[in-house]
Amino acid sequence: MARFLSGDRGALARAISWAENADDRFQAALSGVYERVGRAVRVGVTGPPGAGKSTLVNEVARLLREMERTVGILAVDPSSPFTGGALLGDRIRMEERTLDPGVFIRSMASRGSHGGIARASVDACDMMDAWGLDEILIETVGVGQAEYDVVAAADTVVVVLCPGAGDGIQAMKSGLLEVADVLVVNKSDVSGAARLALDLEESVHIRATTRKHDEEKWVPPVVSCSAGTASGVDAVIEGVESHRRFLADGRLEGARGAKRVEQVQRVVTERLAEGVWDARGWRTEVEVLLGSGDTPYDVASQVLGEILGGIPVAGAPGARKEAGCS
Ligand SMILES: Nc1nc2c(ncn2[C@@H]2O[C@H](COP(=O)(O)OP(=O)(O)OP(=O)(O)O)[C@@H](O)[C@H]2O)c(=O)[nH]1
Ligand SMILES: [Mg+2]
Repeated sequence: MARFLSGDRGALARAISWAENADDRFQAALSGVYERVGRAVRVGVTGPPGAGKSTLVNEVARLLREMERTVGILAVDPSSPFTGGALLGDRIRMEERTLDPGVFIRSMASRGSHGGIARASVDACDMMDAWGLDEILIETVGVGQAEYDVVAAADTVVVVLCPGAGDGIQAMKSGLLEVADVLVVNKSDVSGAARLALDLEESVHIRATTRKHDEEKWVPPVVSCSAGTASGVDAVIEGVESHRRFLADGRLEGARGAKRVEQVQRVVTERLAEGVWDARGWRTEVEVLLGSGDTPYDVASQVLGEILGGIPVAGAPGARKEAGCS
């Protein structure tokens, strides 16, 4: 860890690879630097394909560098089984940034069958945080649950939309608005951008006025910009900073605490699946039980009973009895 702590980029990259591959060495690596975790600001950037997320991340990083903040960029592609062309493209596009020693860029794609990409993303952010980067930008395409889990690990979530391709309506349907702390209408140079911004303002307003009065909740600002022409990007940063000020009022600690609990849950689930389920080779046993006419639920209860050894399992009256036999 000495190299990591002295600012060695290779050491950071290696630690992130351990996280990505669920390598046993990650646990000790994180322990060694954990007291340094918590200083970085984490911003998730999501939105439909082609909305301009990478272009915006690149521009935001450039402005943050002008403000003398160091920047980590994590490009996560949860759905792709390959380290696909898009991420490679992003890398090349961000080349200008990669020459800057104050910027660290990393791509991650989920591989293997267990997913774990949300867990690995948090791990990567923790490592970049401990390494000393001030701001961490996490880009992922907003499509499904896995993607939400990735950006939800951030303190502030920026949803990037652009005119065309179903735009606002699509976003509302897919639940993107629910996760947004800042709504960005990118490509303001393209026609339809002003209309989209108005539509979004309206939905945000309706949402804010229909919810319960006792909740003092954040109302996401709608910010227009054109990342492609580097105009209005400072307003995006201002939107993120206003959310940060809202969080600073004691809310950040609570939100981060809840996310730590979720991370523990992910690690437990992953290790149960890999270490206990896969390693033991339950398949034959399960086949025998199923062959005797038990339902999949009954068999699952028996397996869980054995794994958890005496811990009560939902719907498993016989499970504890089974546990004694293992
Ligand atoms: N006209 C216009 N085009 C833009 C703007 N920002 C980005 N683009 C273009 O939109 C296309 C997609 O941009 P990306 O930044 O790759 O979008 P993305 O959301 O990261 O795309 P994926 O990662 O593939 O989902 C590129 O051709 C950009 O040049 C903008 O402000 N105006
Ligand atoms: Mg991109």
